[in-house]
Amino acid sequence: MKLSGFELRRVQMPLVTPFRTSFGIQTHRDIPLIRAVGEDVEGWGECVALVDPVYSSEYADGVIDVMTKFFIPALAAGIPDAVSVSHTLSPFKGHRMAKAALEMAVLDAELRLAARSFARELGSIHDKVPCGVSVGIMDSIPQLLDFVARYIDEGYRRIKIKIEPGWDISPVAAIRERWPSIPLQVDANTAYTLADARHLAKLDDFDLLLIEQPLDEEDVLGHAELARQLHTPICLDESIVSAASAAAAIKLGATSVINIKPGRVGGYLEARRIHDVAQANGIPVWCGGMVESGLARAANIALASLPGFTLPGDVSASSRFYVQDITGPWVMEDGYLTVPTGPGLGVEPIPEILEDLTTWKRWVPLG
Ligand code: OSB
Ligand code: MG
Repeated sequence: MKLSGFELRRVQMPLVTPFRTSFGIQTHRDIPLIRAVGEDVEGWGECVALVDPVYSSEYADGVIDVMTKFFIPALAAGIPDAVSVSHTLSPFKGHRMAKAALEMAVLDAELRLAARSFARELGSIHDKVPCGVSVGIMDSIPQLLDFVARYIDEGYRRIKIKIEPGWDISPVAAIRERWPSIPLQVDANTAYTLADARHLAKLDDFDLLLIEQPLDEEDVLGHAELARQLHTPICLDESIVSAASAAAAIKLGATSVINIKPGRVGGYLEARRIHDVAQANGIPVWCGGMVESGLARAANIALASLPGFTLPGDVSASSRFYVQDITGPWVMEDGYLTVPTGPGLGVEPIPEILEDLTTWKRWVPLG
């Protein structure tokens, strides 16, 4: 594929409500976007790194730096297709979110040229996907129940709440009391240690779908030990960074469900490999979220329509997070989002909204 360069930019998107997790409170998203530019085509990539390195080691300024200093110069040798991106960048360690965003931009360009959708490319089998919603840590239980009630009214088919020590058993008990059968799961974002096993076992009373990433990202063996002490299934998020690490975690018994986030694992192509590894091992997967804009949301919806995605993902309507989405809103119907079928992502930014939200922009030529 002939590309002349990449336009890097940052967009600042205010959130409709602050999103609190065990690693902090977000009031807006500051998202690095990449536009791959060719003679007769362009493609969009979105980087899921946060501003601070608190979910993973990557962070937005670092993403721009590593792309500009190392990744784009390396790609200047030629980009035959999207598959070649991760191969060309493989000498560089880590920085999977940055690599994923570049691959996404090139893949979007390639698919637009071929008039093929992300869904078709990845192996989609559904034309719509059920929506789950991730609910942040709240100031009080009544406030939590208000938010959950609103999301259930809107049609969300699965609730996930963020937990941390001091905000775990009682919020779960309160939701279960009011909604005895709503599909419910919790996400700890590494906030516990193995010493909390007996405390976490109290969650076994509430028929949860899973508990997500209770322990440190490097503590895969700890998760395997914890799995032996809980009935609630353990689902890894942060710990799974590749198909190889997924295979290892499955073999160790550290995870019986996997949250797949394309950014965390280096891109949509590796995400599909994890899906395949999980499926071969009988492990259900679901599509995680990083409070994406409508661009990566489109690609996540496509990914979530693969056969192994048998649980609702953190795939929500734009309105869950944003008043104004850069692509125009993804709107939920009866608890589902429709899988985009247009070329590439099937959506693109609305120019005026994009310019409005852009805080920084830079053209990086290839060669
Ligand atoms: O662990 O799933 C997570 C957001 C930022 C960082 C980590 C996580 C999340 C979410 C967002 O839970 C869910 C969504 O995008 O819908
Ligand atoms: Mg998570």
